[in-house]
Amino acid sequence: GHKPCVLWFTGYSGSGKSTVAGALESALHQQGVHTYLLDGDNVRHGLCKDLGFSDADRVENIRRVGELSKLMADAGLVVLTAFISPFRAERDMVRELLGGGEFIEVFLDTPLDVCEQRDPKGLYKKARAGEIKHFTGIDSDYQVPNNPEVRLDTSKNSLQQSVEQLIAYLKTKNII
Ligand code: GGZ
Repeated sequence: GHKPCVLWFTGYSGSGKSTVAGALESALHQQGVHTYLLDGDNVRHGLCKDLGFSDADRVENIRRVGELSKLMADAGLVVLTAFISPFRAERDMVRELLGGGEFIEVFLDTPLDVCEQRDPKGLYKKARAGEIKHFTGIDSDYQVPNNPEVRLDTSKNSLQQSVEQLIAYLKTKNII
């Protein structure tokens, strides 16, 4: 069995949130854990399709994802979320909403210059050229978590190491 929780991945675009969350989800499936991964692909095209990337819209995006992950955790799932979630206040709001132990903040502490070098979708390049406004790390703020439950640096550790670190954390907390 397992306990429901929300693994809240936060970090820059290109920091590895979706990749690590996806690999962790596969590892959890192999152990029979029921999960759901929320990310831009399944949220920003539907529930949040009215929202862009202004500060106010990001705040609302995170508020909705927070409420949704609470419902999914209530349904018994291990929820993984992969959003930049740049502001401390909204991450802390979700932490309060979920209550003690259920909210696990996973900070992808990959340096910005590494994320920019990866640039898998060419978005940093466009942001530098002024073609995309309010891009996180370029002309929009990212507030580093003060006390994340888990910190990962994908420029120093392999994908497998990151997944093992998370699995070990979940085991120590008796979640899986
Ligand atoms: C940041 C942007 C922007 C701007 C489009 N700033 O690497 P990606 O492409 O796949 O992930 C980024 C994603 C960020 O959406 P989130 O919902 O995670 O953001 S937030 O939590 O701040 O609400 C990036 C793409 O959308 N993207 N424009 N201006 N990322």
